[in-house]
Amino acid sequence: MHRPEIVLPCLDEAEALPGVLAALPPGWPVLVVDNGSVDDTAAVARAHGARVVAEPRRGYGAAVHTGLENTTTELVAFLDGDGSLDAAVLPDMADAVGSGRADLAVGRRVPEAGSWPWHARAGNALIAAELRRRGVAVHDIAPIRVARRDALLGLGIADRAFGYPLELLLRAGSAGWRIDERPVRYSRRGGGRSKVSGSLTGTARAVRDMAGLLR
Ligand SMILES: Nc1nc2c(ncn2[C@@H]2O[C@H](COP(=O)(O)OP(=O)(O)OP(=O)(O)O)[C@@H](O)[C@H]2O)c(=O)[nH]1
Ligand SMILES: [Mg+2]
Repeated sequence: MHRPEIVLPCLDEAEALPGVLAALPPGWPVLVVDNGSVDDTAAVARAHGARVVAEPRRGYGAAVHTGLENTTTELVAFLDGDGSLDAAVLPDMADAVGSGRADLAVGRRVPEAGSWPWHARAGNALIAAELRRRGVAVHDIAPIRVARRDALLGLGIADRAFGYPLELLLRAGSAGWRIDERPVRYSRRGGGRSKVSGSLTGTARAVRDMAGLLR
């Protein structure tokens, strides 16, 4: 059985975290990266058995990368700390990488009604089409993923904001990684406030970071 450490990047996710942690595969180690939260994210994470590291520099990429650096397992998994992604896919994803069938296992969001605003979905579709044009066979920007820790560190991803998942896929594609993409249920966040796709400014920031990488 392949048991990756699960990294959860968290900015003010105290409300969603209990449900997120309860839904993770039992017995897998969990690392919550507290990305400068002003709520009880760190205390709630600890109370529910997660290890916590702090990354005060804001940004999805900063949180995820600090999490990666602090993991201790051979395989690592990443998903949002807001309860939107169904963690039930993780064992099969870990198996795909652990068995050597793939270098990177990623999820492709299958949204429930009202979970994915049209502007975020449209932007995502454009970016995924551009990735496929460049030979990276994906239909989403890897919102949930599993890979080998050393291999991920070796990619040398530089973005520390919202371009991080896209840069990861571009670099994995250039390195010839075999990517296994499978559907993952996507629902409304489990509580707390939306920061990126739920707002037009958040979406604009994400598009700016990603467009910079595709130039
Ligand atoms: N927005 C944002 N999220 C961060 C940051 N650092 C860590 N995160 C976490 O990254 C994950 C994705 O952010 P979300 O706010 O869920 O972004 P989203 O999925 O586009 O939007 P909603 O689910 O609609 O809120 C969550 O677990 C956040 O807590 C940061 O600096 N900004
Ligand atoms: Mg979310």
